[in-house]
Amino acid sequence: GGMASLSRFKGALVGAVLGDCVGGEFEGAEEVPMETVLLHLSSLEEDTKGDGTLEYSDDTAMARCVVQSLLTRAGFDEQDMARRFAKEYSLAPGRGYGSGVIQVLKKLSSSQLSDVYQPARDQFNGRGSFGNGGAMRVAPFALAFPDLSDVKKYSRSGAMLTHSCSLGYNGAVLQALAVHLSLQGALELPTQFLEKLIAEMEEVEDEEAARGDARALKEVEKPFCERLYRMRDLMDRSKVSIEEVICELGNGVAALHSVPTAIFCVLHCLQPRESLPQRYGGLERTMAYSLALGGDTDTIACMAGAIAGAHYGIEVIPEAWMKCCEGAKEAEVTAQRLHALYHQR
Ligand code: 8NA
Ligand code: MG
Ligand code: MG
Repeated sequence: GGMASLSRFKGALVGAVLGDCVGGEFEGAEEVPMETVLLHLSSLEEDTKGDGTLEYSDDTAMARCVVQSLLTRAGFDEQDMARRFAKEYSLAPGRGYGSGVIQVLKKLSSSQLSDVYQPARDQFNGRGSFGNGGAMRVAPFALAFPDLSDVKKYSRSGAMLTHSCSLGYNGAVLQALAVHLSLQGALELPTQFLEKLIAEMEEVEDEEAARGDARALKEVEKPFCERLYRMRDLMDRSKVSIEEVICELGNGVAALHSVPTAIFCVLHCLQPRESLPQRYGGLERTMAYSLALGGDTDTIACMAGAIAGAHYGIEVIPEAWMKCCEGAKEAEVTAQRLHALYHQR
């Protein structure tokens, strides 16, 4: 489809749900042989897999709240979004939330709360969370705001409802930027796509808060930029092993160790790869590759799925995958409403 077409919107939202549902199988596994990943993916084609048998986790549960809030309020409303997160958690606490964020979600349900950002600030002795929970649910922001500066501003605020450390919310900004650019067709030119991300993140990470957090955590200056530079080097190499990717970019629950990884998965799988079946299209390659990295597989596949889905569009998504994954059909429907909101701005 063309730039910001309905197909790309559906692809982004559905791609995220598929990554979460399909990736849940291996979450936390240290190593996942590609053979095992391919068996899991081909099992989705079996008739025994009923409708929605693969359940979504916190990633999709929170993204649904973001979507509903953006649509209902026709924009970003922090009070409304916080209420939806709290309500969703109280109704379904068993979706696999991070161990720290649960405290924030409980505090957000309190009616006496005057500042919805305060519970997040109290996390981890006042340092705030650097987990990938802000990034895993951020794609809808890129689908609601056509303007790049709005995407940056609101994705950051939306993440800060649970993640007040810049290494958490800036991961969400980076993921939102990747979805935004992919929606515009920017992955047709992967080198320029990465250069644009670097240029934006150089500015984002130049802020004093970001510099301070990086120092306090003994990270390099502008840690997300550093990962993007490493990614550029990895892309220039003719062969890259899974081990090298894990070592250079990570596969953990920190945003810094998973958002750049998800972006790399998409870039790496734009072309056919020896380790992946010939019959696979780009989206299937991206999914399989994300799972094979192990670690936080549901979240890495969810983020990679959103970026890849925005690039390839809904048409390439296998019908069997749609059928197996809880929430996939719903995402296809709500994507239409986000598309309308985006184009009315
Ligand atoms: P979070 O805010 O609880 O952060 C996740 C984890 O990161 C925390 O539990 C801590 O271990 C660690 N952490 C974050 N900030 C700090 C800090 N400042 N100091 C020390 N440790 C810190 O929750 P979240 O929403 O960011 O988490 C999202 C992830 O958790 C997603 O992957 C989601 O799917 C879920 N999850 C992941 C796994 C897994 O094994 N990968 C398992 C269950 C749930
Ligand atoms: Mg999850
Ligand atoms: Mg996860």
